[in-house]
Amino acid sequence: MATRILTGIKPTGQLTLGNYIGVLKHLKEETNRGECFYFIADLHALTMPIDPEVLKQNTIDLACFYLASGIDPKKVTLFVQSSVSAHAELNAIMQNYLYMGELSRMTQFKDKSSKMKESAIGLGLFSYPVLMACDIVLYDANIIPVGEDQVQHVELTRDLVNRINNKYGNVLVMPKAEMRKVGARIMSLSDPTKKMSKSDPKGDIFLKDDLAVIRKKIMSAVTDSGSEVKYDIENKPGISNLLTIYAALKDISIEEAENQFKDSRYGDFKKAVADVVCDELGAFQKKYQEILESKAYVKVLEEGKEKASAIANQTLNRIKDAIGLLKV
Ligand code: AQP
Repeated sequence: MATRILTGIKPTGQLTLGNYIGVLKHLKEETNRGECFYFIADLHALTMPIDPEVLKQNTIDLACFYLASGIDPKKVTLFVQSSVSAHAELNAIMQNYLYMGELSRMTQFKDKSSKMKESAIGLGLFSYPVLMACDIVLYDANIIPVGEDQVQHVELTRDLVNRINNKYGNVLVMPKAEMRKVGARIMSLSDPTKKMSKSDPKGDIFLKDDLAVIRKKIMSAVTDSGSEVKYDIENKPGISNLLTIYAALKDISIEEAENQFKDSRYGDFKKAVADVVCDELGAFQKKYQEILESKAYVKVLEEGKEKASAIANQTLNRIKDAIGLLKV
């Protein structure tokens, strides 16, 4: 069976170094493995309150960031989720096949809703994994590269696929979550026990940050007692996070990174991390700016919408037929 890879990012805020290391950095090499579908998950962004102008601007930014990752737009399908109506339509169908109990066990829902008043929690936040499952199955995607926190949602999609296929025959393709060996969870620089997250900006490095600001953030990142540069999540979460960032950007293992700094002091180590982050993001920011100014993303998204819709509608029709929705 053909390899189909699907990746989505929510335009909920300014992208972080976590999004870069977890996803963006790998998009180009993925195109050598199979057919790639990359999308801007704007419907998912509505699950938390967001200003319309900010959402529009974030969507454009994200399109530019996708392209700045170096992907060849002819080799991938890059699209905006809400521009392909099959996502919303399949969501209306699939919400009948995932259940309250399993959705309420999702860690992301528990985390996000625990910080909100019950009267402010939208149904969409609760049913987020239903729409995510639809995003995946619509493209018969079998490989889903994700950060650690999204693995649970892909597992739920697998349960859904089993459920549908057992009931209606082999209608859906089974997806598999794929996690990076290094960098699946970049942590906040100010609290390295918390994920670096765009909706919780404390301790984030933003991809659009000025390089001097990035350097300053890294130099003042929370570190741990002691002086040895060593990977030890429990006792040295700050240093471990910086080692992960360094190793992920240099494409080396954590052990190799540890080895490089075994005789270094924290200050020298941080400077080396700042250098590698600024080198990488400096080049990335230049490409982003060019794409933003040339508006090259407009045509790519229009073509992406057509390509994605054609495939998604085929799958949708296959599912409708299997479950007994009459085509008229
Ligand atoms: N800190 C991170 N380390 C590694 N990977 C990360 N990802 C996000 N943060 C990190 C991965 O980026 C992809 C897109 O994420 P998303 O925007 O769809 O949602 P998210 O996982 O919820 O990311 P955020 O930044 O935390 O967004 P908000 O704050 O809006 O919820 C995913 O594959 C994710 O794992």
